[in-house]
Amino acid sequence: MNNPAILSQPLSPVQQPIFRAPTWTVDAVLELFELPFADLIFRAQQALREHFDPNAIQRSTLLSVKTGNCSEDCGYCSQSKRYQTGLEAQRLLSTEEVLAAAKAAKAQGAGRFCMGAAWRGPKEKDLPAVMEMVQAVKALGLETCVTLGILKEGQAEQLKEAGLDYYNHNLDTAPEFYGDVVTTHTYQDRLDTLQQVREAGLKICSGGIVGMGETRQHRAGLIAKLANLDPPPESVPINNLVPIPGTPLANSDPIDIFEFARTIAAARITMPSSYVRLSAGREQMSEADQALCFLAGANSIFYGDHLLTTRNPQTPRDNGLFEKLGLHGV
Ligand code: SAM
Ligand code: DTB
Ligand code: SF4
Repeated sequence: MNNPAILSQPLSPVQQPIFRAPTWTVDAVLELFELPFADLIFRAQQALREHFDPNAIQRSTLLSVKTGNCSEDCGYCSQSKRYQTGLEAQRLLSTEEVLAAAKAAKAQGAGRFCMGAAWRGPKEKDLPAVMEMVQAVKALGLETCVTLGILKEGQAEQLKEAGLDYYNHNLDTAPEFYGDVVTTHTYQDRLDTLQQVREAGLKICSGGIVGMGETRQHRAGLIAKLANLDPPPESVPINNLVPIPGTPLANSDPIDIFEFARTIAAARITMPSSYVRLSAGREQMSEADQALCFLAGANSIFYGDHLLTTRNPQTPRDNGLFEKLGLHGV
């Protein structure tokens, strides 16, 4: 016998007066994680179907516009200058190089083009070149996104004026675990940047990484933090750690696929009107694993052969998977 009661309550956010979005406690998110798997997937599908075509997938293509030699010590990252990862650093690309990649992404069907730079944050002298890239990509009719690190006052406004749609800046994990992964900047630095981005009228892309040795409580803590941003991020990338030899997290135990899917489902239920992106780590997943993540409510992917410095599934493979699952791009 199925039990409809368990599917509809009591796992709801604490209701606040109507002028505030609902608050998710870490415990309420943990309760979602602890549901029987089928009940969790059912809840996630309900949330997805209330807000989206469940077979439509948003596709963003990534390009690293400045690679490596980063001052920060993020323990997962191939681009920190503190770790011997064998990565070849590259200076800021020219607008022409970026434009060629954006045109190719558009021809493949991507709707958004995301440009990433391995900076703690952009220097004043860097910004005009990035603004030129944004303007040029926007003129192709693509949505634009950049991820440049911590912003100084006024920089988000400059990017907005250049035609930027989204700023990606991940919270990455729960506040209490962040210091185990990164020591060169703080969780509060990241929250401050998100606030500046929002105040400039940009849309927010913010999510995190799973599989860094965090606990389920930490995963629930990350989701609660994201869901309680007011409003929540329009785009929520959930990355499965890509272990990079030479980094402190190179030998992390891979996360169980059901726990990864649970994290996606928790994001879907707590942020029902956001795009939840099945992000880094797809190259290491089977097609069945990915299908599970779509069932759990993911409705966005990174599309194209490369992420920033690591590989992503080849486009024809993704197109084949879409065909098998009856998915279509938006
Ligand atoms: N430097 C900027 C910053 O830190 O915000 C932008 C680039 S940074 C590479 C963007 C995001 O990529 C990180 O916040 C993290 O979530 C994700 N990322 C980086 N390396 C990863 C890895 N090895 N596996 C999974 N996700 C990763
Ligand atoms: C996000 O959440 N994931 C992307 C994007 N935002 C910038 C980056 C994934 C990087 C994976 C490891 C690499 O290729 O270096
Ligand atoms: Fe630098 Fe960003 Fe990598 Fe951290 S995640 S080391 S800030 S490029």
